[in-house]
Amino acid sequence: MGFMQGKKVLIVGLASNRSIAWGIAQAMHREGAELAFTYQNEKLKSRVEDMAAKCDSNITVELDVSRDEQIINVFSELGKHWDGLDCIVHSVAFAPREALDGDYVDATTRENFAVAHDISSYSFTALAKAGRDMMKGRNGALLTLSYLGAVRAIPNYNVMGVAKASLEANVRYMAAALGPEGTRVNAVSAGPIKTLASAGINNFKSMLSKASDTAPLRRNVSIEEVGNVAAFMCSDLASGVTGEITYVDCGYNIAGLAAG
Ligand code: NAD
Ligand code: 0WE
Repeated sequence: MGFMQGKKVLIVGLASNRSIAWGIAQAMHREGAELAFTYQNEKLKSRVEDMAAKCDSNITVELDVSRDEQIINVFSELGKHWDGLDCIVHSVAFAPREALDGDYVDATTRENFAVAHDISSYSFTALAKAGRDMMKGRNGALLTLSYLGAVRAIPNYNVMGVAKASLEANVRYMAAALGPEGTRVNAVSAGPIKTLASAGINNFKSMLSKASDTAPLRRNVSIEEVGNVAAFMCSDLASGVTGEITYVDCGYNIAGLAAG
């Protein structure tokens, strides 16, 4: 029997078969979870439906996390299929493209700062708020994805790093608020991976090779490896863990200097 047998899970942030959310969905499906998916817009609908089918799921709902009415709608749709919900996976981040290039102070505006924090951090709280009643008293778990730029100043990551710092604090405040009703809240901080969200980033390839040169395991992490840890964190095997940021980065964050 899989370690997520019988768990009902909502996955937000699937866009392609390179998405971290896809690594998570596959691991959870393998371990016996029942899955539902959201897609950001009409353009992604059929792709997400096809990937859902591969996980034996026919529950897909449109969700742009900047829209409160769509957030409410997701849980009323889920309520038509399920009588409760055990997990929400939040694998969403966005900052306007021009914010992720060059000098942080020059590139950051009131507007792109607000958008980055709304989509990449507040949306996690918003999902917890709307899903709260369905998750209450079931040993539920919320999981989000962070990046080292939350705690180190990483070139070009800029306002996304500030938004990830907010997201990590959000994990702690949400864990404190939801713990008394049995819901755990955690993050996985993944090493760099080539996905749609990293595809357009300047010099992403050279970042990947620098990361693998420095990481103790001398390679980059895969979506499958992130997926396995995410599934564990959402399962009852991690029942004593909440408010935690777990690094899945081949050890990069603990290294002091690239090996010679
Ligand atoms: P991805 O492009 O596959 O996923 C990002 C998702 O965010 C997409 O599904 C997109 O539809 C969704 N999204 C963006 N704006 C949205 C909105 N307004 N409403 C709803 N959905 C929206 O890329 P990914 O790399 O799998 O990113 C997933 C998460 O992993 C992000 O939080 C990212 O910061 C984090 N992460 C990525 C890396 C990496 O190197 N790829 C490393 C660490 C953490
Ligand atoms: O969180 C991310 C990327 C998130 C992201 C990506 C984009 C690209 C397209 C957010 N917003 C946008 N907006 C767009 O218009 N990562 C952890 C991947 C990533 O992005 C970087 C990185 C890494 C790693 C940007 C600069 C430096 C490193």
